[in-house]
Amino acid sequence: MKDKLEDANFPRTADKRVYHLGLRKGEVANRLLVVGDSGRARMLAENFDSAPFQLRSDRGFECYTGLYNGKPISILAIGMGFSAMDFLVREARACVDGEMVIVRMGSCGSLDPNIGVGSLVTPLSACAVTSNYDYFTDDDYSDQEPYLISRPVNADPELHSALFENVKNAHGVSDSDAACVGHTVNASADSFYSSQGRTDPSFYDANDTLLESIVDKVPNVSTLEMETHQLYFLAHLANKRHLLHDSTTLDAAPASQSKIRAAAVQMVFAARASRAFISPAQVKQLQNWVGRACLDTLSAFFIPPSEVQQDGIWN
Ligand code: R1P
Ligand code: URA
Repeated sequence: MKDKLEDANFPRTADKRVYHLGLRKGEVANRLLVVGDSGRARMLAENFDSAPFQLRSDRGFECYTGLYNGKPISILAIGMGFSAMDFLVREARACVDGEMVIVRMGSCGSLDPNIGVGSLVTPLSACAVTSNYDYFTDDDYSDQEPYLISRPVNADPELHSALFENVKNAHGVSDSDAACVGHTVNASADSFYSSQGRTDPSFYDANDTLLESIVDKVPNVSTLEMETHQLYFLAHLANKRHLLHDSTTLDAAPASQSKIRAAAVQMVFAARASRAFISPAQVKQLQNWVGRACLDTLSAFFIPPSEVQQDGIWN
């Protein structure tokens, strides 16, 4: 992004590209499939009806927009972590008019010995697990917990059901005997290591009993990864803004009054109890058919016609 930027509150280039994704209106569809890994995005983009529009930003975000079953969909590779998901949802929102439907497809670790490597989980809700920074830096906080666990926030119920059904049906025709679960809670952590209970002699992480404590405190928790809570949380904030947009308590006119519907499917790469980790061959096979189940869900999901953006590079 070499161009001059305008407006420090929400920076864009003179030709209206958002600062980190490098995209502008017309390049992003209302339906989004979000992944972490750029190879996964490239592979999924092979399912488009014809060659898609592609853009890689200076910050490493990759976007493929094309038609799948005749419907415009954007596949985005964002990298990892809460802040990557924050950039994606906020900046893509600024590039799209109308309702947005966002599915995240990612990998995760399993906390449940019955949900082994190769299993699929479509979490109904997600909580955040973050370092309690003051615990580590200030002795006055040493009687607190070293990690903070938020209350769960929900997926969009209709999108969640549609995604779960599609994954379950596709799973039924695969030859995997791994589990396919749709009713559990995800814990999204601010680190792959400390806040996911991975111990490391190089750091004072105080996380020896963290996994047990997550399982104790979060009923029905089954997976650990790093983005789903931020996605569900931002969809919640957008929908709250949508509901309140007439209220005089809001200080500014909303940039967008449209809803965001979000859901996620997670492929179990790591079984934390047994320490098993998935093989590259299994990953390739799994993400192929799970990816198609996500694209099927997005293309078939109803968006009110008045909300769907008509003009884009897909026309
Ligand atoms: C860590 O290896 C990464 O894998 C998971 C985590 O959320 C984290 O981003 O998701 P992805 O497979 O989508 O990257
Ligand atoms: N992604 C994570 O964040 N954690 C795991 O254990 C596996 C994938």
